[in-house]
Amino acid sequence: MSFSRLSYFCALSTFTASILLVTSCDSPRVTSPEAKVAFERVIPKPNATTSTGKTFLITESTTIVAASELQDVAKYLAQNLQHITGISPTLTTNVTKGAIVLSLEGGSADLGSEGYTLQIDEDQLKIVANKPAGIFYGIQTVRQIIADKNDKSSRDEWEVATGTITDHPEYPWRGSMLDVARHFFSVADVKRYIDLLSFYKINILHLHLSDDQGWRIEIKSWPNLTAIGGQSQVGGGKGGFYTQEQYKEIVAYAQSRFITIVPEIDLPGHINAALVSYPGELLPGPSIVLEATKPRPVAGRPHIGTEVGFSTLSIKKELTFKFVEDVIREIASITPGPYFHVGGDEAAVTKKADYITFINRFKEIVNANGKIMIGWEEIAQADLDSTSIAQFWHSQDHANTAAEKGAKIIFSPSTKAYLDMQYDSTSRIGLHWAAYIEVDSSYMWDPTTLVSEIERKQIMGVEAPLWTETVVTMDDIEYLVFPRLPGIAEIGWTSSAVRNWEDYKVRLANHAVLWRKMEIDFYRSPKVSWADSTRTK
Ligand code: TNX
Repeated sequence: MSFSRLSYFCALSTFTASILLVTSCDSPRVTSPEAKVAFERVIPKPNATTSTGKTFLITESTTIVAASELQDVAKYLAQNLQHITGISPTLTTNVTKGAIVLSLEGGSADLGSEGYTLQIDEDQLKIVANKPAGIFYGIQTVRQIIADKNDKSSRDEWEVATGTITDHPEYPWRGSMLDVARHFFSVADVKRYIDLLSFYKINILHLHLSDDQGWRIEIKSWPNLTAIGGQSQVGGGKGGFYTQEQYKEIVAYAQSRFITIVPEIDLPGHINAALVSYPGELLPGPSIVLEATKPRPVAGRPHIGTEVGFSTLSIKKELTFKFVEDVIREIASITPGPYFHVGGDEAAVTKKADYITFINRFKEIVNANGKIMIGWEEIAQADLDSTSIAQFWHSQDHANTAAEKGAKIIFSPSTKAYLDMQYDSTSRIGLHWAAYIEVDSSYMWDPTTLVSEIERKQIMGVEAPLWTETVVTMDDIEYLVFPRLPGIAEIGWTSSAVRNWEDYKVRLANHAVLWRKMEIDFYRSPKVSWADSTRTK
């Protein structure tokens, strides 16, 4: 029934004084308890939320109105509404009563390029932003605040509480890393991961594309990297790799979700998969001294254990830098984002002087290919400047040194943000070398106070890495990522002044019902009173 016909019908019922009919279509109506809970469960918490206590209804006659440059996000919204409600709104250009309006007109400058306002009254739901990214984040908020259909009702309408939300992120870098080297994950899995990240307004996906156990991206000028180095994984499974076409498909999918892909090739250590693929060209000579207990590179056979710190590129080999240049050039040319991650962690068998030479050369090569270099915190030992980014994971000394040299810092503290850490000693998968990290602990920290000497202006933001030594399936991914990732996303998006665990854990509890709908296999932490008592599984 269209809106005008509905009003006409209500007026007529009033006229006939049918009390029952009047109450059943008396619009506007007050916010239901379900719609209120949904309106208040937004994660990351918006900067400002005002409730006005009425209801906007999504019905069969709801339309989406969007300018031509917003057609892709409008279609994305329509698909999501279809998925959540079963109602499929049509896209139009005429604003009528009851419409959802997406607009790039009239947003305030404070919203920046990722902020948005969401204004909902009984007659309209409107998202305003300066850029499509802001509209996309407003849509994520809408996905979270649509009240879950009341099972007792047979109405084909979905409630949204009325009010206003004004919102923009604290940090430009809100990331997650997926290690596809220790265990390989398919393009479909990576796309699902991208969708899960975007629900929490995360805008960076760092792909750890190579390590001792596997090389996961086609390099046309060095085909054995994938023909040999891509054919195995931890435990000896079949591994895999992305062709350049598949990588481009991932990049494009991420772009459609306003996520930048950051490729990482882990140099100069964690390089066994390349060494065994090209032993003649790359394998260092006997000058590399390995502890007796460490594994040794074996030509033709990637490593299937989980030990680290036994492989290195050789500064003396004639082809080492040709290899690095070819790899960085090929990947940079199919990566639209501005970053290239060179790894740089745990290079235990690279001499310190060689390590510094390596990182300085990598920076030149990355820059020559038009990209900004990122490396794990150990790159602080090299000649960094304000054009480099160091990723803090473990050592405050390295993080401070990098900051003193002018580098920007991404915060991935292993004791808080590592998604591969077990929740507690009973967790079915995960490691615990850094800490056991329950959902409250992963939420209760802030980048501005963790490493006291680093100034706010040098902090890019936060990133939650998922290393996959023990992670084999998408269910494993979901079990470790949920419920911790939404909290890291909130640390990146929401000002610390308005964040606290007591408030957060109630919102988080109310996401369980959303995760069930999204078929997310999450860990039911005892720290949260999950609000999905009607769950079926
Ligand atoms: C340390 S963090 C690593 C990874 C492991 C991870 C396991 C970092 C830069 N290096 O190689 O996968 O621990 O938690």
